[in-house]
Amino acid sequence: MNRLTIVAAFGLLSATSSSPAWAGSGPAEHEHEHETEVFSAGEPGDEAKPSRVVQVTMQESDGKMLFVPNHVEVRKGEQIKFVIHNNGELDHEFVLATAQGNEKHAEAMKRNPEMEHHDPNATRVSPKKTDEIIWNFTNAGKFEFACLIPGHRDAGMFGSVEVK
Ligand SMILES: [Cu+2]
Repeated sequence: MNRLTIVAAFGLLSATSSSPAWAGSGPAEHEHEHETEVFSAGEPGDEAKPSRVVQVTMQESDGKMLFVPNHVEVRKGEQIKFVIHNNGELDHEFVLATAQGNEKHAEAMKRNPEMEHHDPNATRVSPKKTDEIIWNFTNAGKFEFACLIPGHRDAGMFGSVEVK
């Protein structure tokens, strides 16, 4: 290819592409797509707006690990403040997503156990500590909160959120 053909090919490419990379929207758009995938259960809440408080306890007992309660019902559009108490002896996480998303994510964490979560939809809580997640359930459907520390979800550490 001589220089002229390269320029012509490039020109054709840019004419057919709706979001040229040099406009700066490429990477940002990609990040945004990633976010909407991660935040399948709705969107981060706003502390300035009213929330319904749901207390969740994390604990271990008889070789099991669990959340109490392990089922929460929410109205679509409702903002929930999860107040998450770790009453166990180990670190635990609360990661809010779809069950499928959490399952995939848990598998990724088995390969990378050092991964920790402190995101709008996720937190890691040390033993005897409490943390909060404020979440706006803008999507109807079934979602899951789970602990993605390797082995914990398999040991029973997940709960469901039903948004109607
Ligand atoms: Cu855990």
